[in-house]
Amino acid sequence: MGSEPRRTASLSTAVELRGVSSARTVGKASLTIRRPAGVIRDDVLVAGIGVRLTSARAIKPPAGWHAMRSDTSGRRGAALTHIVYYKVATTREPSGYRWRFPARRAAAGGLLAYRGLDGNRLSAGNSGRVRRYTRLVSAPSVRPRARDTLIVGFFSASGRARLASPRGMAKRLQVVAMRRSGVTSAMADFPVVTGATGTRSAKSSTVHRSAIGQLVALRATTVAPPGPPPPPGPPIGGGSGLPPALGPSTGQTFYVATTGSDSNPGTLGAPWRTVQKALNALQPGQRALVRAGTYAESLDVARAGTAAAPITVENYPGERPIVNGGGQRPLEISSSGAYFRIRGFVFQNSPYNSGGNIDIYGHHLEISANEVRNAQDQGIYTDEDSHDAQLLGNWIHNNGQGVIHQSHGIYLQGNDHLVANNVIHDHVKGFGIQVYDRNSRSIITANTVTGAGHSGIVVGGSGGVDNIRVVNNVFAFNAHYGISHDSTCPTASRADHNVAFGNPWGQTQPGCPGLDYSRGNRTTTDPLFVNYAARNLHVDAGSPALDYALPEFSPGSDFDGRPRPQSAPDAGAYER
Ligand SMILES: [Ca+2]
Repeated sequence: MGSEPRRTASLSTAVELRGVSSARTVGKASLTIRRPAGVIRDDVLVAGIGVRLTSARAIKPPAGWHAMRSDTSGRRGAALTHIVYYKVATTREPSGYRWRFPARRAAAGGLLAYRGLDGNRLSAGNSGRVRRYTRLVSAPSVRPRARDTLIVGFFSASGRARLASPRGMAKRLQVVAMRRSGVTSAMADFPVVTGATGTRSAKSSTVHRSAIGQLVALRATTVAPPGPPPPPGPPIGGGSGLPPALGPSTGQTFYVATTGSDSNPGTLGAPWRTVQKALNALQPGQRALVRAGTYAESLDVARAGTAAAPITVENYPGERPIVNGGGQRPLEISSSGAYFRIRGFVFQNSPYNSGGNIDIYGHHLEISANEVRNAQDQGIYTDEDSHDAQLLGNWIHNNGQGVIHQSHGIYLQGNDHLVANNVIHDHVKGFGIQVYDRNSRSIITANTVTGAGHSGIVVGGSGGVDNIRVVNNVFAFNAHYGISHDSTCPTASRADHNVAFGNPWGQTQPGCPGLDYSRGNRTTTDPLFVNYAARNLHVDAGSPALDYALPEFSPGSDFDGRPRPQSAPDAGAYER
C-alpha cells in the first residue's frame, strides 16, 4: 500500500493520515503488519484485525496496543471476529507489529497512522454490528462525545469481497486473505466536527455468511498554549555574536482600542480605533499601545523610524490584541518599512495560498513576542530583498492549513536576519524553518522546533545561501531530518551546538560540505520536553539542552522573558 500523506478536511485541528499498511495470512497463527514509514512520536496508529475465530479472547495484540472495539459472529462455519486496536507511537517503534492467534486461521488486517489525534484521551465513542447472509457490511451510527473527531470505519466479511466505498468516507485500504475459507477487511475514514455520523455501509459484490461493520470516533488534538509570550520589555541583547538590537522608542505614547475612533487624539481616554491609524501616524521614536480585542485589519507598515529613534507598535501591557486580516493578510511590512517594532500581537488566519501571516519586505525590524497561527500558507515570510529583520520570541504554530504546497513556520530569505527564541511547532505541510535563497549571514539561534511535516530546518537554495549560522536550537520530533540542506547546498555555513532528536530520517543530514557540523551537535538524547503532547516545550532536568548553548550566540533572555544564562546558557527557546 502507498503511504502518501493526505489530510482530512474541515476539522478545526488538522489531522493528517501519515501512512497505510496492511497484511494477510491464511496458514499461520499470527499476523504481522509493518509500521508505515514516517511515523514519529505521538502519532496514533489504528489497526483493524479480521480473523476467522469465534472469540476475541485468545487474540494477543503486540506490546503497547489497546483494544477499542470487538465484535464476533460466532456461528459455526461462519466464525468471524473483528477487533479495533490503537497505539500511541513512542520515539522507538519496531518495524512491524504481530498479532497472535490460538490456532492457524485466515486473517486480514490494516493499519492507519495519523498525526493530530489526542493519544491521551483518544476514544470518543464507537459502534459495531454483526450481520449474516448479507451483501451489506454495515456500521451503525455513532454520536461522538467530543467536537472535532476523526471517524474510522472498519468493514470485514467472511470470504472474498469487493467492498464499495462507504458513503462519504475515504477508503484507505482493503485486504483479502483467502484459501478455502477467508476474510476481507477494509478501512475508511472521515472527519466529523459535531453530531451523529449516521449508518455507514460498504456494499459487497457477493452475499457473505458473516459481516461486521464498526465505527470508532477518535479525538483530534487540541493544542494547549505553552504560556503567553513575554510582556513588552527591554531589547533582548545577548552574546557578542548577535547583531545589535533595535533600540527602545522613548517618544510620545499613543493608544488604540476597539472602542476608539480614528478622529480621536489617540490618548488612553480617547484612543484611536485602528492599528493602521497608528502605523500611519507615528513619528520616529513614538510608540502606540494596542488594547485587547480583535482587529479585522490587514495592516501595512510602509513608514520608517530611524536607527536612533525606532517606532514601536505593541500590545497594551497584559493584553493580547488579535489581528485577523479581515479576510486578507494580517500584516505586511513593505520595502519602505524600517526601524519598526511590532510586538505582543496575535496574527492569525491569513487566507492566501502564498506568503505568510506576516510578510516582510523591509529592513531593521523587530517582530517579537507575537503568536502567529493558522495561516493557509507560511507563518512568517521574508522576501529576498529584506534584511536585518529580527524575529524574536514568537510563538509560531499550526500554519499551513492549506493543501497547496510546502508551508513553513518561517520562510527566511534576505540577508543578516536574526531568528531567536521562537517556539515553532506543528507545520505539517513543510519545514519548521526554511533558510532559502537569497540569504547571507542570517543567524538562527535558541529556537525550539518540533512537529514539522518535513525537517526541523533546511538550509540552501540555487539563488545563493551562504554564511548561515544554525546554533543553540532544539529540533525534535520532526518528520524528516532535524537539520537538513537543500538540493543546492549552502556555502560557508555552520550548524553546531544544536540538540536534534527523534527525527526519523536522521538528526543531521550528511553530504553537504558547505553546512559544517564539525563543532558538534547533541543527537542521541531525548530533550525531555515537559509535556510534548500538550506542546509544553520547556525541558526537564537532565535535558541535553541544559547549559549546552554557545554563549556568543545566546540571547539575553528566553521566550518567557527569563534572563539568560542560568548557570550556562541553554539550547532552545527556554532557559531553565
Ligand atoms: Ca542554563
